[in-house]
Amino acid sequence: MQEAEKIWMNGSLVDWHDAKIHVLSHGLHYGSSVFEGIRAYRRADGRSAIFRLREHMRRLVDSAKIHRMEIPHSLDELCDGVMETIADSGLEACYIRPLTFRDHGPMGVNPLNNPVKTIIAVWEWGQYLGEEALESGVDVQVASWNRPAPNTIPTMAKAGGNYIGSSLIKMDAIKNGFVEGIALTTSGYLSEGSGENLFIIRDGVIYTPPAAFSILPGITRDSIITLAKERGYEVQETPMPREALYIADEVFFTGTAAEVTPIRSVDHHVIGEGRRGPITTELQEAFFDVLHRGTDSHGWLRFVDPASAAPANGQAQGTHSGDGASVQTA
Ligand code: PPE
Repeated sequence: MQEAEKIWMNGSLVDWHDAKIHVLSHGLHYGSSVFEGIRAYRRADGRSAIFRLREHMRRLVDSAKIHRMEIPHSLDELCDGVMETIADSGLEACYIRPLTFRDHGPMGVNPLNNPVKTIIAVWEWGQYLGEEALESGVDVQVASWNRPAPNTIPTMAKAGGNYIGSSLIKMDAIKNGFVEGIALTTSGYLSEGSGENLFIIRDGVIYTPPAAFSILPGITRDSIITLAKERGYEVQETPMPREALYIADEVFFTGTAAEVTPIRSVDHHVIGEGRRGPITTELQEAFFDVLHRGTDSHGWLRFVDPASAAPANGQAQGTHSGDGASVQTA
């Protein structure tokens, strides 16, 4: 993993190795953190662009709100922090990890008096589910661990503590020789992977579990629904039983890290022809076209200008004009 030299910490860039916290931090003991995962791509024309930056940072703010954390930075400041961190890193394509957490303060479960801190780190991250995954598809299992029940741990918040469950799903899958697990709700309906949303295709119709089915409502999921509808596909957000997987024509995952990853088998049932299906291929191409070549008709891209790297005082230069806008330096 190629690391950047600096990490944004509470408003300014610090050396990667100095970005440390105390072992008594609330977030470490009680999982009280919220985070995001975002990707920046190097496009065919050589420019770098961040995919749906503002939507991701808005979800960070929403996740924090659900957990009663007050982030002492505005949404614009957080977006600027990402721009500054990437520009400083010199990376053309990277994974971006903003994290807000409850720091060291009074001990005990009550988090209300612990300071809330935010960091933004970037690094190079390759294909999440293996080298060949995007093309050949992955073998997965239905997980023995469920997603959290409604009104237990809120799944609309992307909180650190939620991922203790995701890790169980992932470890179980790996120990059983699979790449990933698909978890069910506590009622036994399809939900999502440990870090991806789930799509099923049958007879040309695209299905995905609804937001109320213990999923994280993914930004890639939303993008794929948009791209599919634009191409004339019917998309249904609908509850589905486990066995809908086994008789599907195509199944795929979406996520920032996983992008659009075809699933070629579930619990050793071969899906369709056992390789990436035609609609998955079409949607994957449409998605990568937006990232690498497209005209950005949805306003999903924010272009990174290396010249917008922050000067030594940590203040970002340049101006930007909101959603999907490119950065113009003065
Ligand atoms: N569900 C879960 C549980 C989840 O963690 C993710 C993202 C998604 C769905 C897809 O959401 P979106 O990225 O907005 O399309 N998982 C992140 C974590 C990866 C990691 O291992 O860390 C990601 O893809 O960045």
